[in-house]
Amino acid sequence: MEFNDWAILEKRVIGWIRKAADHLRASLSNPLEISEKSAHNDLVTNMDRSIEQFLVGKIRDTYPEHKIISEEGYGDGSSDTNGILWLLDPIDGTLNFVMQKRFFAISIGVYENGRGRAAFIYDVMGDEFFHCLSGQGAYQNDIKLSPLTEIKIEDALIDMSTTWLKPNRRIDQDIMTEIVRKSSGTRAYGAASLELAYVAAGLLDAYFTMRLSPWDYGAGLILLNEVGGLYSRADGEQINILSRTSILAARPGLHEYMIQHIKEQVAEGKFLTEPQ
Ligand code: 2AM
Ligand code: CA
Ligand code: CA
Ligand code: CA
Repeated sequence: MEFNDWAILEKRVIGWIRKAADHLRASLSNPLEISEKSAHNDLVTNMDRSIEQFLVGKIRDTYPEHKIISEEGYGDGSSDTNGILWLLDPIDGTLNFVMQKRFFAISIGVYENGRGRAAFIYDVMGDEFFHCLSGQGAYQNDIKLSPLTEIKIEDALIDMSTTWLKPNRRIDQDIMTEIVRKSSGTRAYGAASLELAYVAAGLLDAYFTMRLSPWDYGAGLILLNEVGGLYSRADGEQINILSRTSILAARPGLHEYMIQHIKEQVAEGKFLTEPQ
């Protein structure tokens, strides 16, 4: 059966996310149960799990035939893009949630046969909702976002984590030096979904990261696509929405410029490795 109730889905999801966010805000005064995942700065809390369980429950009750890929394991862990697939991150920016109690988001992207159809990114403490249904315009709260225009690198504000400026196995420390030097400035907010939404909203001009998972970027890429933002892996290759990947997202023009720069650096012998 063809799915065609996207407007109803949007209304429902916005309601679920607002309810989850109320719960999250109310929890801030309670003690958190925190555990480490892959590293000391890769955390999960009881709230990541409880928000994911709540949202997965709502999606399953309402759309039992849909599939869900979510960070904390309550989804289906699907391995194909057939049908309708939800990419869900209950708290994007867990380190911010734990340490700053701000700048974290709930992120949901909905794909149909691999095509982005609906995106929801909610900044819980900032009370800012980025959302879209593909083909119907993207919104920051009630304000419709404009198509992204080109700018020069000298005027660009670029978001990139600088943790990989330390020696690491994924990217040569020096690949982005010239870009950083030429740019207007850099930022690193630590919540990928919001960083992608900020590029879509024209608040940042580019976002560069070496390792994200489908739930981190699923919604953000749909939002970007809606406003003419460009995105690819760091080496310029297309992103497979089921994989861990590097991402370079930017305004048109700037995206080509940065990819060209990276390719030249690699041609000169600097290394760049996709995550496994
Ligand atoms: P998370 O908070 O949902 O884990 C900065 O850390 C950004 O990268 C966040 O959006 C974070 O999402 C994401 N991220 C992806 N993989 C990560 C990892 N292994 N450790 C920490 N953050 C990760
Ligand atoms: Ca995490
Ligand atoms: Ca995330
Ligand atoms: Ca998360």
